[in-house]
Amino acid sequence: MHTQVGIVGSGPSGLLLSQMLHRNGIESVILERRARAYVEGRIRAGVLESATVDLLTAVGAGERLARQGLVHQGFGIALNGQHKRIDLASHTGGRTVTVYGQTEVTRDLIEIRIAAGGTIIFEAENVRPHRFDGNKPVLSFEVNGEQQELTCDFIAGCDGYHGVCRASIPQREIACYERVYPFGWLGILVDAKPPSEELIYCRNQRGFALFSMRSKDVSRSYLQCEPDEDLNEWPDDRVFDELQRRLGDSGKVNIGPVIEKSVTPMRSFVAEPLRSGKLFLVGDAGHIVPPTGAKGLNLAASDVYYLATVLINHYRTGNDHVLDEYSPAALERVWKAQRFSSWMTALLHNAGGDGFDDKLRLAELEYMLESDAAIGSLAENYVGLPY
Ligand code: FAS
Ligand code: PHB
Repeated sequence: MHTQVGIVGSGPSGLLLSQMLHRNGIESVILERRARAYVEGRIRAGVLESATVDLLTAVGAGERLARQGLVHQGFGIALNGQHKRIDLASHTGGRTVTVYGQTEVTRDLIEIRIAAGGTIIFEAENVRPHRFDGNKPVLSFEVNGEQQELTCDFIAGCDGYHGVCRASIPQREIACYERVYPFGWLGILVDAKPPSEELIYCRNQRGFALFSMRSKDVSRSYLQCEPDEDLNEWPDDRVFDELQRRLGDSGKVNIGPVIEKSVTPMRSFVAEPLRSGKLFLVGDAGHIVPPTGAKGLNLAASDVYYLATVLINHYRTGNDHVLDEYSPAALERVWKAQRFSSWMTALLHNAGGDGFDDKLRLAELEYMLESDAAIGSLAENYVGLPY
């Protein structure tokens, strides 16, 4: 098989890249190791920056998003039970975020890729990138035990943090920056109304909690926990009780059937550069942010925008130098999102460090909630910095 861009991974990065390239006459093939149902069933991100909504709409994946997405003009911060609303629109010239689950984004993109005749090979096993330091990169893989090869002009590693593409780049070529946090998030998806129409981020002596949603009737909430928290010690009623304790008087947690419950460890990670020869790293394959700032999925979208832009330019002009622009452009926005996500995580979680640090964070949060200028800075980062 041959294509112009071989894509590893059919998460948001791989699917959005394939669709944006297709809209500009560039062929691609996606190799995904999991089954379609598994990919479409993963519960992950929930908040889209306005630029991500614009990009999905521009590539033809915005129809259901426009109908079912919940546009939010602001969110709440509860500090030990006191509630402050952060008005996003008034601090950013009317910009907003949209609540629309990553599972829905993935379903929409798979549907339109297949409808457009796109090739997504699910359950592709042992995918390996080869010869990306030369002019004829190859992806080897197996389907039903049969060895296959995909020759291409470029490879896009959209295979997430644990993928094979970053791991295939010689260590001497790549620098990795990482911070692992001493806590994780216990996430729960419940068939019950969220306590508020907008998101509420809670800082509480007992620990952080976040109240989000997937629709007006399905809530998505998180509790700060140990990074290796044992879910068996968290029966549903204990989760609901702890959520209510951390929410305090800022609302009432509604109880209902639990659809999904999981623990996510928390890290910040960046690989530099996001490229090795004809292999490019996109999204979680190149960087991970703590989910506090709701940036992971949105950084995948901005990486796709930058990479598709240089590939489209390359194929139109034959200019190879434009390809050098991808990594610096993507990394500049990645590091600004890392800064924001790391700051918001430190501000809202009990890191269990020495008392002095926690006191500083508390003072910073109290200052921020009283300062319109500080809230303005929070708002413009939360809706997303321009591409
Ligand atoms: P993904 O990991 O989504 O996709 C990679 C794809 O590559 C997967 O389908 C995988 O099966 C495939 N793959 C991996 N290895 C392969 C191989 N060797 N061969 C072939 N295919 C391979 N972000 C937010 O913005 N807000 C949130 O609230 C949020 N919550 C999260 C909660 C959890 C539990 C997790 C894990 C992440 C969360 N994120 C959140 C971040 C998350 O949404 C990612 O940023 C987003 O999925 C990035 O998309 P991709 O880069 O496509 O990577
Ligand atoms: C979610 O809805 O899953 C969500 C929202 C905001 C975050 C993290 C997760 O910061």
